[in-house]
Amino acid sequence: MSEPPKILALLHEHRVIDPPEEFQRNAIADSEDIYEEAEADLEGFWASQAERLHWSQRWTRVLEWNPPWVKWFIGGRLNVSVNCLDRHLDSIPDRVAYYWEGEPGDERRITYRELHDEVCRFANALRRIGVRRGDRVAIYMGMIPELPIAMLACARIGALHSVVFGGFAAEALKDRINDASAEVLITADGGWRRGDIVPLKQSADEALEGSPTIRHAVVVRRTGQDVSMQSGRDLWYHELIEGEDTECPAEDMDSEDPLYVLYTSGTTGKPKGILHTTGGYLTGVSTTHRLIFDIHPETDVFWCAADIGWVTGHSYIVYGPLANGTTSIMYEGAPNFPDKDRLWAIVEKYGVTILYTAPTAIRAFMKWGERYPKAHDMSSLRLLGSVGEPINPEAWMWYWTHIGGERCPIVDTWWQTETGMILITPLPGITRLKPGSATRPFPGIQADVLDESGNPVPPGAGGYLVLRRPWPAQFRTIYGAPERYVEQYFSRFGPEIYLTGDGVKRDDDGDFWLLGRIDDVMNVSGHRLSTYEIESALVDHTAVAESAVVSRPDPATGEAIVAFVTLKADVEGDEALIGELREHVAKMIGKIARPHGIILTEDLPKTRSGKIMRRLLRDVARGQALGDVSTLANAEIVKEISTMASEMAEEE
Ligand code: 7RM
Repeated sequence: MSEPPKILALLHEHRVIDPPEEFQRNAIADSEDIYEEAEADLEGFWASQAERLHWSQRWTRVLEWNPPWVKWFIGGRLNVSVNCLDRHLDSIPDRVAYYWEGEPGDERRITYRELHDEVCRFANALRRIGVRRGDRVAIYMGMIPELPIAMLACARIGALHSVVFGGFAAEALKDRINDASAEVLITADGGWRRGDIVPLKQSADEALEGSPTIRHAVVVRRTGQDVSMQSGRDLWYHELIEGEDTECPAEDMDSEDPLYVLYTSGTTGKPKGILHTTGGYLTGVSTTHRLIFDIHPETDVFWCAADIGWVTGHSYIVYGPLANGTTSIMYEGAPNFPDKDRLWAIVEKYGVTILYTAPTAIRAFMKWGERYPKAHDMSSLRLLGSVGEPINPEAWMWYWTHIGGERCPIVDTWWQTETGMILITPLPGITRLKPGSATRPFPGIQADVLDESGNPVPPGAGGYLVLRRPWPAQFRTIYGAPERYVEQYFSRFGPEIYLTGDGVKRDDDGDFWLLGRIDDVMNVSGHRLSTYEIESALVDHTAVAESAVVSRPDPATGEAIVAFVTLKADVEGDEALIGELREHVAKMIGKIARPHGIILTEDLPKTRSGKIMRRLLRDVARGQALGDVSTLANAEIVKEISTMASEMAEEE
């Protein structure tokens, strides 16, 4: 078989933005030396970061690497909840850990002292109902303070938590509980989302019918609606913690003891339990949080607007920020409730200084229009972040202009559930920014671009993104499936090379441009094209808010490009505009990439964490029966799009 051609990287984006001088002056990471130091002595670099944490016993070796297996801070002992809470009690007991805001507008303000006390009470209660070190505890909740409290309580007593996103259905919850053989489930009566109640307890009850390992369900009262409580099994959180002590001895954990499992849906359906451990994980997330978000904990108000049900929330709402003594925002509900300016109202109200969100959200804000952010004073913001998908240059520029007021650096942070921590990213006081590029590997990270046979690809061309050596927060295995860990991540290019599954190109300066998942790459007339670059060319057009590109078989070209396009709020679509969009792509990246068909649609199918689901659109474009839709956030749109696609096929 002949070698498939390399991925063509066609989008050329040339804007560069230097770090604002004022930002540079006060930045924690303020010189290139940090890259050189980490390069010269990787173990020394990470050891000096680990020293910022509290260890009950120091490690004897920093790194042990038996590819593909890895251990960090061997022999070291620590407790994550002690590092996130107790360690701050002498110095900053009254600093706010979370400003929490419920969707209906209720508020809670929780200091480090209060968080510590609440975590201890719940940890004592969990011990009392028989949860022991090494046990698995499932958590299925909305964004309420009891969610991080439950996670930290587990960490305190050495139990592994498995947080299941509150937007998942009963079936998904059941599968995850069973895969981990969890013994306790922590949930809530319900949660608020866009003015409605999400019936969490009802879904939990359904899941528990098929989850024999669960002994107890602990239920937080959030919405106050009626729920059924099964006597003996179900316990109210507020009753359980009543009378519990606000001190709770923490388990002394080994650096390599597991901290949590977090499920991520693989391309093949069955969710994978990504296992993270203790010392390396906390070192990795606290270091990246501090340096990438330039955290000045005395003055910053940090807002990672993700859900804690995803890894972004684990690492950058809970563990990283708390380890660094940061004040964070936690918001329960939807960004467009009661109106489309909710986020900006929160930024203004709490004086948020750092905002970290996802391209899907930024494109929604773009679509809604700039009058929503304009209505608020957002001058407190000094740094912005992006995560979850490649950020199209146009969306980057919109974020920079309309949210950041052209003064806030944007850190486009590439990472995965598996990597635990951010790996490719600017350092905001140092790095020259390029809209659409995640720029460069974090100090000590060795990322590379390989072709099909494992040879490094020259600048300008696309290839497989791989990582060539270990980093402390990396996952250690797939829970209960070590052979899958080896097979999926460390077999293609050998056990020393971690395969990320993403496509990427490196430019002449060595900066990285992510091209989306390798599975999404198309083959048109023998050229391998990234769907993402064509999408970005479409989003570059002033009428377009968002787009998803897929291919379908074509007798002439092998595959033909089909683009699904969402227009901005005030734009009417017609045939003339469609023609214009096709030409716009041809002009920006070449005729080879000109979409064969363009379908205008109200919305695009997304995963529940906001990533565009091209797999489904591919089925639609090919007129095939739809695959698994269980992880879809907005199922109704696929039906609508299918109808339009089949009408288009008839016209042809
Ligand atoms: C943190 C998170 C991981 C996948 C990853 C990429 C994509 C994430 C970026 C990005 C381009 C980014 N974990 N991805 N961040 N692509 N630029 N800054 O999202 O496990 O849910 O997803 O997300 O494809 O492999 S995740």
